[in-house]
Amino acid sequence: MCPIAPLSSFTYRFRADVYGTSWYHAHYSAQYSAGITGAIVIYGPSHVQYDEDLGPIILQDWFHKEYFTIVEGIMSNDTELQEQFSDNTLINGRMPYNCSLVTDGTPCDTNRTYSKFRVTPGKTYKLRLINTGAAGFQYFNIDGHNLTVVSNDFVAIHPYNTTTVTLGVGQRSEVLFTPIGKPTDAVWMRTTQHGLFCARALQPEGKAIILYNEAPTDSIPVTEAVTLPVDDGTCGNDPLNLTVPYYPSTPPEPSVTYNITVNQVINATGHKLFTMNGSPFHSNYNNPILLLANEKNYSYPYDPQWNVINLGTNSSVRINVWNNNTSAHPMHLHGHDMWVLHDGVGEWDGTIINPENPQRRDTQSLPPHGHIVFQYNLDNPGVWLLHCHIAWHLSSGLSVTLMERPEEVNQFEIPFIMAQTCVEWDFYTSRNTVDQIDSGV
Ligand SMILES: [Cu+2]
Repeated sequence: MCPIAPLSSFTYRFRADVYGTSWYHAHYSAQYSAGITGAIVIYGPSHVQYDEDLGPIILQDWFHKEYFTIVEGIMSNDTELQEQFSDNTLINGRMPYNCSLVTDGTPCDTNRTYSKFRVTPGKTYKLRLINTGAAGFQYFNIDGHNLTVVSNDFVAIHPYNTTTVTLGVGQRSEVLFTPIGKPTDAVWMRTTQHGLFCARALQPEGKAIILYNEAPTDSIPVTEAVTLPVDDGTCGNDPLNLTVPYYPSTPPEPSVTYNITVNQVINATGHKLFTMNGSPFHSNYNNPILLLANEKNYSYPYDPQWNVINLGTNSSVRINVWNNNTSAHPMHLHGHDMWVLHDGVGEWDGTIINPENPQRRDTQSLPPHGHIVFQYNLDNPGVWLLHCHIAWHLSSGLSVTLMERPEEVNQFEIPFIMAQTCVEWDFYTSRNTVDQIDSGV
């Protein structure tokens, strides 16, 4: 579809054919980082027992600058502005700001409060963790408590215990936790933007309060933080041999394998761009590739920066992504869960972790100077992005377009309201100039 033009509206209708914890967000430039985002929970059967669902717990970095100003910095050729630091770290939209950090006289209210959760000892709670941030990896934990991870993205897994859950932007994990203290206790829930290559944060720790059933409402915890994992520089997700899907699925021999290299380049004008296989992605708001494919137009000689890889009618595609760059990238695939066959620093050694039943999810951390190898079956014809979910990296071009079974895409009966978004957008852009300074997505 085209962007929803100012002063017009669009109603999304979709069939919920998976269940679990997710989120929605705008995909227009880095707009979602300014707040056009929210949690989605699709209820379904549970493979684990718990007493209560505490609901979504949204973890995010937060920037005080307007998003477009940040994108202007990221897309500038000023090396200082190309590095943008978040100002705060939020849990469900809250975290008191350290007012001593204000240097320009902006009013700062020291009277802000934390998100709070009420629990009863001995009961088991489900927490639906979602990293909806712009850039920072989040390391989530609860002082003095273990967490049991039961799903990653939309995929139920065999439960395993940990003290800290790592979430790159776009990732979700459902975890169980059982309060083990006294009824009057209050403990900190924390999420930390942690790791040299995983975040740039001025206030890296976000906190929320867990009140036990008899704790006064105004209790402030005095509990000690769980020790965070040592920063090994990878911003990696938990080892793939720990994250085993509960409902097994074995990938077939792939019918094709693609190698994709992620690079960061500084072009002739000093602008920093990310490339995938040599080209930074750049979208055309007025010409959505899906609608063009629907019109049997699937070669784009004049728009090489749409970075289209036509996967044709392959049955199962394996993609080996090599990161020739010092940043980690939470890589997100639209339209599929991917089998994550292998990840790590250095090049792929050709082995597969749990080949009978590899981890599946839709977002996986790609380590600095490392790889992820994933595979999926082409069972969902369409046009799907594979992109880094760090908003600033995506602005700088870190995306490709994976076209799946185009001959079927042109048979789709796409609802009229999709093309209507383009009629409205074309009308809007015929009278207004859209300042597209980034990839557009
Ligand atoms: Cu990235």
